[in-house]
Amino acid sequence: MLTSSGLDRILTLELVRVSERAAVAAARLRGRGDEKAADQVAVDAMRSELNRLAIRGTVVIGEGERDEAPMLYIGEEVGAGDGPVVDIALDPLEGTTLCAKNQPNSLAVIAIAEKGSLLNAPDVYMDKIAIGPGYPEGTINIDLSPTENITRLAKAKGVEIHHITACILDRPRHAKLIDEVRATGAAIRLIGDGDVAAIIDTTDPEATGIDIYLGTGGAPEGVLAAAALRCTGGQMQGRLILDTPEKVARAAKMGVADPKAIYRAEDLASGDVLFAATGVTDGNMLAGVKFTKNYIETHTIVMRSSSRTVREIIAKHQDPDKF
Ligand code: VTB
Repeated sequence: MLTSSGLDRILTLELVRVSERAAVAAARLRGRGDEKAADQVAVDAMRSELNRLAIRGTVVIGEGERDEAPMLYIGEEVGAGDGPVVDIALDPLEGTTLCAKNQPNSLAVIAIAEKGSLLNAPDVYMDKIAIGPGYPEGTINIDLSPTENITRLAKAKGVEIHHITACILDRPRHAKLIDEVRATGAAIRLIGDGDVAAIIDTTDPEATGIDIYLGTGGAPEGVLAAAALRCTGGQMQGRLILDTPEKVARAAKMGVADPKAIYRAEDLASGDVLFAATGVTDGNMLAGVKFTKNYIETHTIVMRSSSRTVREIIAKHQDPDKF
């Protein structure tokens, strides 16, 4: 360990290779209309690179339960078997449909955290709300209406409501939410998939044009997005949607005692967290993988919660055979 507390700083840079490799593998299958194949190659690539890292890791947010995911399943032990004991949240291809259709914002994502510091979220929906850094604590509150949250955000930002853009997943379940947000005068960016990227986008509204994320998406993706926000600053709240006794029981088995609990980013991902994402397709923040005649170029964001350093790494891989 190089630091007196928390995770080894070197790991931050090592993590880049893991998301880079998954992104390159998936990018080879961009636009082929085959979600499964793109996901599978990303999983294989991420797993083999992860197993070279000097960690003793356990996947807590992964591809699914052991019986439904042959690799990177929840509970799988990964890493080279020496080094710190850590928990891992990953999504080798976040936005499989975006990749299959060659649309913006698919990513390879991984977060590493001190053992026990990530919410072991079941694969259910989570109601989410997120904004970037620089606003007073409590500017958003998941118990308030979308109208109130948007009004408070506009006030905190010092702009008219029509200068606020909300990002929402384009789903029938969001019809009411979309109507209400439009009625406030705010603009909406509707996305087909990829709410991890959407939440990260709120951290830099000047670059991405997105001020706030609202709506329900996957709970595992919520933990990944929270890990990123812990590193960049910003506020997020999430609540699991446990609308059947079966889901309540499944969540309880994973350690969720209060099915109605509201989790802040700090609760979803506490302790020291490292986060890396590499663009697969071009996105608002990250460029997608580029295949040129002589090299493969990747664009990765990598960050660490304890120092809040955010690095962007553009890598030229001159040895394509490695991928
Ligand atoms: C989100 C998003 C994912 O699923 O969590 C979303 O991050 C929500 O689920 O990229 P539904 O598709 O069931 O609405 C994805 O869009 C796909 O995994």
